[in-house]
Amino acid sequence: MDVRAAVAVEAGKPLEIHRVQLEGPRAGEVLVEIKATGICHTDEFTLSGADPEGLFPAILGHEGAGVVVDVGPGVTSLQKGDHVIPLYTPECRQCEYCLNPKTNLCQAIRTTQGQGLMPDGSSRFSLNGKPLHHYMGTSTFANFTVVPEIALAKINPDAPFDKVCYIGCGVTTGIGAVINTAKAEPGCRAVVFGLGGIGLNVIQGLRLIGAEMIVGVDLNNDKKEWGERFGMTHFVNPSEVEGDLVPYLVDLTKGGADYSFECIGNTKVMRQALECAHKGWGESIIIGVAGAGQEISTRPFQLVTGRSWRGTAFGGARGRTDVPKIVDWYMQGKIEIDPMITHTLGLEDINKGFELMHSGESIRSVVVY
Ligand code: NAD
Ligand code: AHE
Ligand code: ZN
Repeated sequence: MDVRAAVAVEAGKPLEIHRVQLEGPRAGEVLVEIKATGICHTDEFTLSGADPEGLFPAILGHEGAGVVVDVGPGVTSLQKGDHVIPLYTPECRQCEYCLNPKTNLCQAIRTTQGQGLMPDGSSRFSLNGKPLHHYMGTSTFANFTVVPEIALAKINPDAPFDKVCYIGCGVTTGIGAVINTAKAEPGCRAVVFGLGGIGLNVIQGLRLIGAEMIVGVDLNNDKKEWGERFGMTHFVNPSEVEGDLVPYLVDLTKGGADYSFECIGNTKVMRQALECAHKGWGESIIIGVAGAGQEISTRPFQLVTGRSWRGTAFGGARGRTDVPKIVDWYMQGKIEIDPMITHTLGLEDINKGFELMHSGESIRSVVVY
């Protein structure tokens, strides 16, 4: 079938809107009509050329929601008409990783996913007879996509696509980092670096668990109001701090953060996030994704004296199990999404969504098909 897609033709170039060809689902695969997709900083990271796994030409997008249109042979858990969120972290419930409660990183299809291919090693997308790469197993910048059954969460059919698509990455990553990865306790003190689409959801997660102090750090002063809207108690703009940021934050948190979260992808900030964690027990969680060739560093003494450096992908969530629950939390009013979706665009304006991200004007832009 012909579908409408935004194609990443080359690193650093705007996406191009094309009619591309999509083959139907093969065994274990599902054809999904994507109704809406968010634009995450990770899409920008890959489009920029900084992603060592970045492949071109490709159909990016990993924060979608839609409806099952067709299923391939052997698909048992989904049927036509089901509402779904595609998962860039699948949940096969069988691999060594799924069977280990310490991780959410199902590895059943990770190799082919990283190669921009479906699990059988081929692509379903093509343009003028030439294959296009899939992206993160989801490729939601197309109004139809093919996704493995194990990478789809079935959700409440009453949930609005243009809001819950954000649960496909940003919401789950931020809230999950607090609940699943940090397992932060009520009364804790936390510092969140970067108050964008991810950081604000970390803040909302910290509010949810009853953190006592939530410090937000961002270079953009407009983010103060945004952070406060979701539970931030203190705002720090590093460019306005006299002297070093780390001792300032240690002082503000009365000895250091119980938990700190890096939600930018800046390796220098990752170091600051670790070093503002409390001596003896502070944990720093890396969420931001850093470009090819970049490395983190600190004095080992920081770890010797009891700080831990950790990381999280998709907020430690097991998508088929946890995503439907997070959709329900939204439907019950337990978490907020609507105010964070600052811009809704048509596919033809998708590049505007990337510009709004660069200028710091948007929290989340959502493309509605
Ligand atoms: P975003 O662009 O919406 O937000 C980034 C924020 O960081 C902005 O508010 C910006 O002003 C601020 N910022 C930039 N440089 C700063 C600095 N030096 N000090 C303080 N603040 C600074 O991005 P996002 O969509 O929230 O994504 C954030 C990061 O998380 C990206 O690296 C993205 O790739 C990554 N990410 C990771 C996961 C995961 O599973 N680990 C999931 C989603 C996104
Ligand atoms: N391909 C990059 C790493 C990108 C990355 O870490 N992605 C996160 C999700 S970001 C969502 O916005 C992730 O899930 N990582 C685990 C995994 O298996 O990819 C690189 O550096 O190579
Ligand atoms: Zn993302």
